[in-house]
Amino acid sequence: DKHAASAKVAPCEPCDSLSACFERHVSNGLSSVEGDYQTLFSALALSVKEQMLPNWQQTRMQDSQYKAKQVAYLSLEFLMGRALSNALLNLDITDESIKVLKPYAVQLESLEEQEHDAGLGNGGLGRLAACFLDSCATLDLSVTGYGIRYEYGMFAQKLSEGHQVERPDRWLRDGNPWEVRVPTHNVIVPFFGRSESYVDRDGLRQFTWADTQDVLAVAYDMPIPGYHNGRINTLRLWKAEATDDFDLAEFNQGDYTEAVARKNLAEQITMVLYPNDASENGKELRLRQQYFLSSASLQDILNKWVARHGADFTDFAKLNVMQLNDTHPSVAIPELMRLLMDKYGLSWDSAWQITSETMAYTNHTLLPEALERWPVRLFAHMLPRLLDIIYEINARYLDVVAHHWPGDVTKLAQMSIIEEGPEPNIRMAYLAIVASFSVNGVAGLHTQLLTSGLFKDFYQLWPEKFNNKTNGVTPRRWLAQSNPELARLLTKRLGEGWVTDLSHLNALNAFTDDTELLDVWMQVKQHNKQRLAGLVTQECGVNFDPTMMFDVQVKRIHEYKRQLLNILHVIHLYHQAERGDTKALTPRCVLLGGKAAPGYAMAKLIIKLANNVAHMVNSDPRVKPYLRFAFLPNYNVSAMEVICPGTDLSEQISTAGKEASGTGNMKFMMNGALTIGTLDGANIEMLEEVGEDNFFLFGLNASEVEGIKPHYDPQSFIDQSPALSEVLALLESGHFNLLEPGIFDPIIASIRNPHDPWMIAADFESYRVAQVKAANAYRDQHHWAQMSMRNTAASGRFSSDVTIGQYRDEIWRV
Ligand code: DL6
Repeated sequence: DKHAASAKVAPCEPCDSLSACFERHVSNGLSSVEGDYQTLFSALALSVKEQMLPNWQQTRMQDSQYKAKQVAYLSLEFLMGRALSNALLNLDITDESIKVLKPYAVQLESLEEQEHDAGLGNGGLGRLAACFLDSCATLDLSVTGYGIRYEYGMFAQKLSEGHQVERPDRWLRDGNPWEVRVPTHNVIVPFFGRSESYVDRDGLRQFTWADTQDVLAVAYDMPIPGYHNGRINTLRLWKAEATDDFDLAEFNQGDYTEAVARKNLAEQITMVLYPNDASENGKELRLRQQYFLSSASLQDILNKWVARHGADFTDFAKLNVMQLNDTHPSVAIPELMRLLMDKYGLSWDSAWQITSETMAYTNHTLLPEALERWPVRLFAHMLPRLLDIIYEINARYLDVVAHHWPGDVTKLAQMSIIEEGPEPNIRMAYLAIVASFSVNGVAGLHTQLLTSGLFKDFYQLWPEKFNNKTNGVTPRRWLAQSNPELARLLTKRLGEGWVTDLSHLNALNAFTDDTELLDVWMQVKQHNKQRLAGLVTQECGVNFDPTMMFDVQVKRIHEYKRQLLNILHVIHLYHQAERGDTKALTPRCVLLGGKAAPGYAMAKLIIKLANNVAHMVNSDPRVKPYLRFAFLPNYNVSAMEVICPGTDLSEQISTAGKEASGTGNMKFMMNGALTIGTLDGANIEMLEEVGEDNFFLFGLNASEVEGIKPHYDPQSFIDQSPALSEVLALLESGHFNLLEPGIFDPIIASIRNPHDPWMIAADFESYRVAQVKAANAYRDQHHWAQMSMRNTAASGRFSSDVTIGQYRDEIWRV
């Protein structure tokens, strides 16, 4: 098995040059390498990893001395994408690699394309974790990412007759050359069994967790190189395996088949990523994943501490911090309490002090359906000892609440970690707030809505805990690597400092009247559009013309993100072109892409609608000169690397108050796209930076959305918009589904529904007007180039280096 072979690479074999390593790995590979790009890719990746080994070891040694605080970033998702080009960039060995490949007559890009995306995440939350790791290493911070090594990452999306079909993503099938299996760090994670108490020799009540079913957590490390600074941080991913003891006991009872079946059960834990991005998963296996990650990571952190300091935890909180990426790993809170008390014998008070000074929680959503709650019953069965601890945390915390709001029993029920009812639940967000010293939202508006809405009571109780950290994206991957031509141009004009200090891009503002530069700027965009057009032809069979405006919306498919609004606008343009009303039309190519959660019927129907509309648009010769429309299947990190440099107009059109931040919006802006968007998430801050003249703003704001809600009347908006009336009439006529009558009825009904939370009808007209402005603006290419440049210039604030700098100074205090 190739994978096992790759994992067993001897560390730090003496090998002085990339070229020598490469030769060795090539000769270790298949007998004939000619044309075997996969073997050549593995050989190069293994060689690059070997180049990192000495510094990787050095970084670990240095960090293990605990001279600075250590940060653990706990996340169920790390959406890493490919690693090769990023590693070459950060290690500054791209040119050397090209040289090494010369004798093999193979292009570096061809090998880069061999790499499977590490799709260990759903979308924004997972990709943010990946950007953060890059920034932490680049800022020379001792940060370890802890996650799960899913065998199957985010599903591959195929289309069949316009419907989404999910296919398993076996990303490890050709091995993962980057990982190193480190069995020396194995730990055991207990499940099920019973919580028992007893009185010890000193008369103190103690607890044990008895008759557990244990699972082995095996560490696989991936290197995270900083940019040109020699630091190599670690992403430690856990794989679940059956323990030997466990097998032995079963074997001794002579029950061979049962033992093997149990082994599979253990290994199921890390088998597959749950593909829901905005609704809770609620499945028992998901809780098992969460606890498995949390327990393994904490044991690892505590083992490291004990190896250095012995079982003296006095300074632990001064030298450790754990950032919880949403509530998914929040079971780490009772687990840290358990380990400190049951394993290391600390008192409740000491354990609580350490836990509550170590944990920090980031919230990523306001959508109620995404807020995690676990049935008490499930905890009692799977994690009985942790349930004891959660009850005790809750009892002590409710005393604080009672003290703050004397006599207010409603408040107690509202704020309790345990939600009472026929099926009592544990509210994980409340647990996370109670036990964390920091709670942050991910954009200004989001944090404001958290403190004034969802977490209002907690904000009143502990205002000092709450803070905002607006998201960011790494300029290494999202500019230097994915847009090399623009990167070269920027370096030529501004020097190379922008790569690690993106505020340097501000200096572009001095050149917005430099015609020569503006021309080159647009040439670069043109080349990137050609590259994107190539991708669209290859994946969708639709011909995108790079002289037309490229209008793009790529992200998970969700009603709140309003891909439907975009499709309705496409129908409107189609209708204009089809009836010859083309005078005011600016030719444009519209691209839509994204995955729907497999159980989310409405999102899947929106994909189907997009594909049916695309079919009509692209097959009508009258429409072709003005409009092309494609749905790109299997949108992922690698696709975005081609998409964002080639985009003119970026669609960030969520219902105000629903998108916590967005990060795709920032990638497009950095690459010189203009945004058409609502006052939502980080759009607001982007608008602040670039100014209204360089942004196509539309729609209700968050408080208007809330204000209209009680008496929302979609029909009145439809009546006021002839364009929307026509679009709906066309949809209702069955024009896009002649052979599939009625299939889009649920979509039509949702637009007409007075309880439509996404307010499609309310925002359509103002969206259309903003689209007209964008289309007219695009006709003046000189002015468009200026606006594009201003967007790149203003994007400096959205580097994840800035965000991580704030986490470092204001939360982690490293
Ligand atoms: O913070 C990263 C990212 C934001 O940019 C998006 O706006 C937000 O929707 C996303 N949240 C999730 C929800 N997951 N949970 N819970 O992915 O986070």
